[in-house]
Formats: sequence, structure tokens, C-alpha cells
Amino acid sequence: MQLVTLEQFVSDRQQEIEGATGAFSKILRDLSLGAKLISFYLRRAALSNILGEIGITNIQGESVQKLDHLSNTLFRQLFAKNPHIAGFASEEDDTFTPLNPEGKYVILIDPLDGSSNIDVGVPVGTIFSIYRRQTPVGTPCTEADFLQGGRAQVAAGYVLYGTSTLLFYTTGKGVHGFTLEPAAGDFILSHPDVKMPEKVSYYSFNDNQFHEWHSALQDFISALHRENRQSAKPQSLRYVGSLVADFHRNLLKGGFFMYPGTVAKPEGKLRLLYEAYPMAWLIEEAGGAATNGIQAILDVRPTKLHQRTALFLGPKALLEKIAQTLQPHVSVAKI
Ligand code: FDP
Repeated sequence: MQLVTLEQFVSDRQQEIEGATGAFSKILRDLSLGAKLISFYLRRAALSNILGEIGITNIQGESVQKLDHLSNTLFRQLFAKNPHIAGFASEEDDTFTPLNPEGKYVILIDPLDGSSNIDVGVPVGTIFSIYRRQTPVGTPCTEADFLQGGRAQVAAGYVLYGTSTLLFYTTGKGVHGFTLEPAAGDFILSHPDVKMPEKVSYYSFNDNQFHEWHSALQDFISALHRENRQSAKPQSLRYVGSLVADFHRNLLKGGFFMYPGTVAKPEGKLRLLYEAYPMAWLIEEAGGAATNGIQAILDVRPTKLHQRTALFLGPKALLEKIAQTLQPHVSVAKI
């Protein structure tokens, strides 16, 4: 087997990002260094007194875990030293941080996704998204650089801290996955050009809000359950509760994920910029689709950094069926 490191792979494909001049390699190097360190911290977390809450609440109203804080600080420090990064926005921070005015790119990150799983050894992840800045190089970046919309992403990806540590990314030329080889300390190409299976083997959602969903969605899911009961090969429920882990399993094995809004809270829970855009681009690149129930996620216009959205991820045919079901109710459900 030919071993191709992430660094080699990225440097061979620099031109995937039009006009790239080694900047993208350096950004990915920082991302992968952060990922290696977080992977190391997670493995010995219970022994290093870095589990549990820190005692503050973040902009999302969620209690910050020590490892959330540590991961956020780590990425901020890595990016602050990178001359190509003009600014950094994190799900954990109130607002964006301007970094190097000479940088051409801005980066958005969910440093440790799936916080509720950190303390119990269940897989968690990091999600990232990179844009070419819109404001002139040499000036401090502004919020507009981060609010360009999902189709303006130049790279997006995630790291899964699971049984292996995996890094998957896209620059719009397919999705490529790498596995951390702990002895060498390198990410090695393990999943070139990933394509999502059409067949839905798994479905993933937290159904504790079933009765709060719009009735059209309840009916759709009830019908899915009925079909499953009659099927010789029924789909199975798999829900980790870490978006990265649920996404990754469904991407490789074939599955459908949703985190819909409720009638009272149609905007849902997940974050458009930090979670939905990068996952939407990755799944589209792998042949699947991502919507807010009705509209393609990548076409949803961003208005603020911490905007939330309903999120549906899966094979195109299934998402089209869901969109047809929900479309007549859009004004009621605002899904
Ligand atoms: P968490 O709150 O544990 O950080 O984005 C947040 C997220 O996890 C996702 O990773 C996950 O898919 C979802 O929330 C889980 O939410 P529920 O606990 O409401 O199911």
C-alpha cells in the first residue's frame, strides 16, 4: 500500500484552490496539528483533570466544558501565528477575532462538537470551514468576511475523534479522508474520493421532540417507521448525539440525519456557519444532499454569526421527498 500523507496530498493539489500559493497547506497543517493535540488530550482526559465544566456559559447558552475551552484556545493560538489567516470565528466565542491583516483567508470552527459526550468517552469532533476574505488584504477583516454564504466556502471538513482519529475535507473536488497514524504522528490517506451510498441503512435523530415537530414531519416519520416494520431489511436507528460521528457513519454506510426545528422554535438547534454549511458542502461533494427541510442549506443566506438552522442530511432522493412533504406547510412550520 502506498502511504500518502495529508501534507503530501494537499501540496500535490494546491491548485484546487484557485490561485493558492501554499497558504492552504499551511492552514491545513495547523488544523491537523490542533487535531493531533486534541486527540491526545481526549485519550487521557480523565487522567489529566480536564473533564467537566468550566463554570461559564457560552454565547449559545451552553455550559462550557474544560475541553471545549482548551480546544478553542488551542486553535486560536495556532491560527493567530498563521500569516494567511485574517480572522477566526468560533462557535464558542461571542464574536469573530481579527488576526493577521495580511491574511487572505478567514476560518470558522466548532472546536469540539458534541460536548455532552466528552465526559463519557463517546466520539466527538471538530468542524471547520474556510473562506477567502472579501475585504482588502492589509485591512482588519470584518464580519462580512464570515457571512459570505455556504457556496463561498473554499474548504471545509471535520475531524472525528473516535476509535481512530480521522480528518475528512473537501475543496470542491470530492471528499478525501485521512486516518491519524499515531506512531508516525501523520494523517495518512485512507478514504480517497468518498461517495455516499444511495441506500439508507440508518436514520439518526433525537425523537424526544417528536410531538413538537410540525405534524407533516411527524406523519413522514411515522410512515417511515411503518415502512420499516414491513421491510425485510429495515433501517436501524443510530444516534450518537455528536454531529460529526452521526454524519461520518451515515456518509460511509448510508444514512439519513435530521435535527429539525419545532413549531415553537423553527430555527432548530444546530449552527448554520459552524456546522450546517461545512457538512452540507461535504455531503453534496459525496453525492448526497443537505437542506433545512425545504431549501438547500448552501443557499440559505446568513445574517449573523451564530445563526441556527434546521438540518437534514442524506441521499438526494429522500431529501427531495421530505421537501415535497414539508413545502405546503412552510408558512406554518417555517422549517
Ligand atoms: P452537543 O449539544 O452535545 O454539543 O451541536 C451540538 C450537538 O451536540 C451536535 O453535535 C449534536 O448532533 C446535537 O447537538 C445533539 O443534540 P441533542 O442532545 O439535542 O440530541
